[in-house]
Amino acid sequence: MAKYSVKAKPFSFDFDFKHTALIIIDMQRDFCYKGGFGESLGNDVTPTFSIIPTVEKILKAARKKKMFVIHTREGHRPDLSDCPPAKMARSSSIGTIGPMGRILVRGEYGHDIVDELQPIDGEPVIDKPGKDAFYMTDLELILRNKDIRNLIVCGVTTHVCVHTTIRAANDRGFNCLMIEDGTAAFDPKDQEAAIRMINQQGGIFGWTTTSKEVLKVLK
Ligand code: TIU
Repeated sequence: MAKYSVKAKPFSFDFDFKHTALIIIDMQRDFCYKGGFGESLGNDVTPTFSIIPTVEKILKAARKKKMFVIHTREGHRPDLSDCPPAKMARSSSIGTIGPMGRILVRGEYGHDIVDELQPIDGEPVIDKPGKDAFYMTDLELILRNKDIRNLIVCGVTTHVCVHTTIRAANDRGFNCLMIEDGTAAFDPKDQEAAIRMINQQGGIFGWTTTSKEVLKVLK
């Protein structure tokens, strides 16, 4: 089987397309646009909005290679019965009405994925109540059924849902390659630290690289 190699930190990431998926974490309007959940927490959404074209390039290249693509969205049922009171206590905008509908609520305009990255047929969308895409979802079942062993990871935010999901994937035995400029945190300090926390200690949680290096291999 063809083996591909991406220049990465702490060392090259080797994979084949059959056992590798692109996972795009929470590229929702709620995190990328003004008036959504991200901004309600006191953040400037410029960094999350800015990566949309980069993630789009990766997505298009992955589709061309027929790589398995999976999308996630953080959010809750309209009655908020799946939102832990402890989460609500520290994210009290959840369920309130904003310019894109009720914040972080499934079915609302703000909860959905940005236009440029909308899923197509054959690309599952994982709706998750938490930061970890494995928690209370069928993500692991889907990945095992497809015999996926490696995950190329994009999305937002790097230090929250991307990190939590990579840590959870790592414990389940998946090799994770995070695309540094295909992910974003609201604060560059968090972005820098989050990248270092993945690839330090010999790749304690996985690998990191740039979109340029991934696109070289996907083209
Ligand atoms: N607050 C923040 O940085 N992120 C989240 O709450 N969720 C995700 O990262 N998707």
